[in-house]
Amino acid sequence: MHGLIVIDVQNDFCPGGALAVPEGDAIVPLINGMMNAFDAVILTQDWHPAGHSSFASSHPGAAPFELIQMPYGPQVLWPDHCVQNTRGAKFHPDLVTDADLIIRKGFRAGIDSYSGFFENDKTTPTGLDGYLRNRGIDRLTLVGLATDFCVHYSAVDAARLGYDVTVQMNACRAIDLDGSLQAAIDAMRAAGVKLT
Ligand code: VGL
Ligand code: ZN
Repeated sequence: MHGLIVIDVQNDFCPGGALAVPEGDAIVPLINGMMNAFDAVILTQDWHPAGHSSFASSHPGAAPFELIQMPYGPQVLWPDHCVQNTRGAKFHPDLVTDADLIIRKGFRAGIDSYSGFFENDKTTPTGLDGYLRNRGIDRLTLVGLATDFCVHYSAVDAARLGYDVTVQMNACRAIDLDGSLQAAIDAMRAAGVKLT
């Protein structure tokens, strides 16, 4: 069984949003057109409380895109984005959202979650793995935003969990901070993720 995982196609990651990914909205028609070819479609939604610890505004003196050390490891600080129940956290208005499952992540104030599978401590599960296994889904295609953060971490975790994982790169867009896109490509390849 083959699942499509659509990562974080939300207003704040699209042009005009708080953490806009260049051309983030350009992938929406392509993703909508892919959905019918899969046994299941799962959407992830970045869903932070106001004052989340991944926001630079929560750390006096810090600026967005700085790296800090958190108890669970290094963490990039972001502009406030995808705050629960705001317009920025909603899916892009053209995205087809009648998916089998919508999984929210990043809702704990003290820990970020790039991956759809584990939070950034690499141990707290989101429950997505259990859902997919329970449904007999063993192959995954990942698309969405951003290639070098949430798509990257989700793909690597999925490969480590034993799924057959493909990232369809033309249906993804990257933030690309200091070479993060190339690093993500290298890490995904090393984990056995197929990039098409
Ligand atoms: C993401 C940074 C912070 C993403 C989410 O969806 O790639 N990036 N939160
Ligand atoms: Zn986030």
